[in-house]
Amino acid sequence: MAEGIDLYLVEMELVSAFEISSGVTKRRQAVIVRVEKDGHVGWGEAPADSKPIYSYETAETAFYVIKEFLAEHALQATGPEDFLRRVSFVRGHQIAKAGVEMALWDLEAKKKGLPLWKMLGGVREEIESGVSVGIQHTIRDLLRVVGSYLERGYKRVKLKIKPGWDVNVVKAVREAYPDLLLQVDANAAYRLNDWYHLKKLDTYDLLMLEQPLDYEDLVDHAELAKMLRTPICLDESIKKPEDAYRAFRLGSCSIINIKPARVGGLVNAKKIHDFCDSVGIPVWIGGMLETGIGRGHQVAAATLPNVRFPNDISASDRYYEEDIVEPPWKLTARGTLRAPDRPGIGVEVLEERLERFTLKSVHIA
Ligand code: OSB
Ligand code: MG
Repeated sequence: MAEGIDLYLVEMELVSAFEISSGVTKRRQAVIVRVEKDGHVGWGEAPADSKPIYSYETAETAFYVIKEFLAEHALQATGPEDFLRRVSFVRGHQIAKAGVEMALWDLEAKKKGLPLWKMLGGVREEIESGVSVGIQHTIRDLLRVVGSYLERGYKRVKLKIKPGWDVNVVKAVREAYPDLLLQVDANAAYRLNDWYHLKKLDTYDLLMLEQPLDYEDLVDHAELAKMLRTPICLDESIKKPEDAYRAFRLGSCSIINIKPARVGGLVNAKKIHDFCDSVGIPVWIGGMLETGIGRGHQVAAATLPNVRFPNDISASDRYYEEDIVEPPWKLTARGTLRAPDRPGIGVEVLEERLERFTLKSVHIA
């Protein structure tokens, strides 16, 4: 392969269907970004799904936006920050931007011969790994699934909730596991006038309630936060550093889930992290079913000092039978993932496997 950018729109079968309040995913799409420059190769991932059920972005829109508007700037940019400045004329499309931006970080770290997490300013060699558990058919099924993750060594569980699958479900899991670190994520399934029902969650000692209200809302979350004892964590509503500032000013949440891909990449993830640190808002790193490439970038972000809760960064085999990196991400006996002591994201991309999962690709010189 040659200097330039290669985009791969991939589709990978999940080991089991993943259901959230707004829809189900069984075959996961993403855009993998390969940047080759000055004799080095960097990898990034735009983990947008095939359907716009979490974000308006999809793998197809990310592929298009990168190809038409972002790629040329990646080749000219001196680094990730310069890239973001050059593409600030593109409104939104944070997941697409992140795919390219993270490839530039990996490239930069490899040029310097440094692990990405060290270059970012990380402070820990191991990160706490949690597991996000989708909506199941029955509570019995859910208890079995949760049990199997605990056996594998996960130390924190996040349950997806929606109206009709919430307080009853949390009650059952809490009764089965009185000491479990437990939290819930509604993916914007409720409205402020559901507050009385949501308040019933207060009795179950949850670490947090993630994104209960509309995916762009900050105002009603501030109201809800005053009514509940359970801390509110925002995910979808925080798409750039300015949103974190607004959420702080309004009191919309007391915790933020930072997904590097949702906020346009690691520069913005770090900005949000640093801002939150300065105002006393703890953060953690979330995910969007990333392949081993995006997972590497998540792990690097999770080594930052103000990451104070376990992360949605599971081992590769939680989602994929065969990951596209070597070694795959593996859970330690302590329920953690190790930040690799190798340059860049610290894992090799298996290019043959990547080609096998590729639906379409393009080279931009
Ligand atoms: O809301 O955090 C979310 C997956 C896809 C889209 C949105 C979310 C999620 C998860 C899984 O909860 C996180 C992960 O393990 O990657
Ligand atoms: Mg979420």
